[in-house]
Amino acid sequence: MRIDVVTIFPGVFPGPLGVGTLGRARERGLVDLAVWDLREFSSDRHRTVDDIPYGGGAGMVMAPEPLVRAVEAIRAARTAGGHSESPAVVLTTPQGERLTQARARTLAARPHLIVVCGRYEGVDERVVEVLEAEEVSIGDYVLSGGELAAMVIIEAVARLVPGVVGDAESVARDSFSEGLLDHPSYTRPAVFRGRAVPEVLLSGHHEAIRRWRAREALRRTLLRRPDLIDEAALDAEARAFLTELRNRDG
Ligand code: 9D3
Repeated sequence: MRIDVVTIFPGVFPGPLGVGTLGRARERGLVDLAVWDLREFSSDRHRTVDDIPYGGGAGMVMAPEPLVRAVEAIRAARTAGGHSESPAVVLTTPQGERLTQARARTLAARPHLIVVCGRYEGVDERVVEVLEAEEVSIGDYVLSGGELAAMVIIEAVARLVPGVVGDAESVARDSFSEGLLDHPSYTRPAVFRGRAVPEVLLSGHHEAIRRWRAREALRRTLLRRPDLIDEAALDAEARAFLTELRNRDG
């Protein structure tokens, strides 16, 4: 997969995208990440990429010309490089639909992504129209700009490219845990600062361990993320646990 990033802060990339799973994927050529400095596409000698908002108000707006020129230059470069399918253009903005695993999967199915990092108060609305950009937010909190959001999107998407995540990392999940929080995990020592590992995990009873984990995953999900319960595909055992947990008041 090819990923091009457009930003006024090219120096922050690859950052965390250069280490670990994704760092290796890039070394292996599975993910090709290129970073473009938006200011290179400005047409004035101050390399300006923003302007004051029509209608007045605080803050600056990202001007349309440099952004559209940058994306068009990337498209031209990629077409020349043999990419035939049109790239998906993602614009990071607080106004976007929230990133979900489902959206990450959809984006991962595309061979080429262009991620445009929003900055200032926002982007001239015509950029979205002209580039047919998908607007994506990473959640309901305020960041200073779209660069960290772009990294989050790229990491979530690139992990889904075939071969990026190895067998050791792709823990085979039983259907039970699909869409729920993980169960608690423990490693040695068996007692740490007076706190013992739950006995069942030391018992060697695989079926009892499986049931305990399933139950604990449900318990925490119910407590912390009840919204996930409604979406999760629960089997009969899970639904029975859930009834039990609810009747016990946690
Ligand atoms: C909606 C907030 N805006 C109200 C006037 C101000 C504003 C806050 C933060 C405008 C731009 C930004 C910069 N944030 C991003 O560019 C951004 C972002 C975020 O802040 N949170 C979650 N996801 C994203 S994606 C891009």
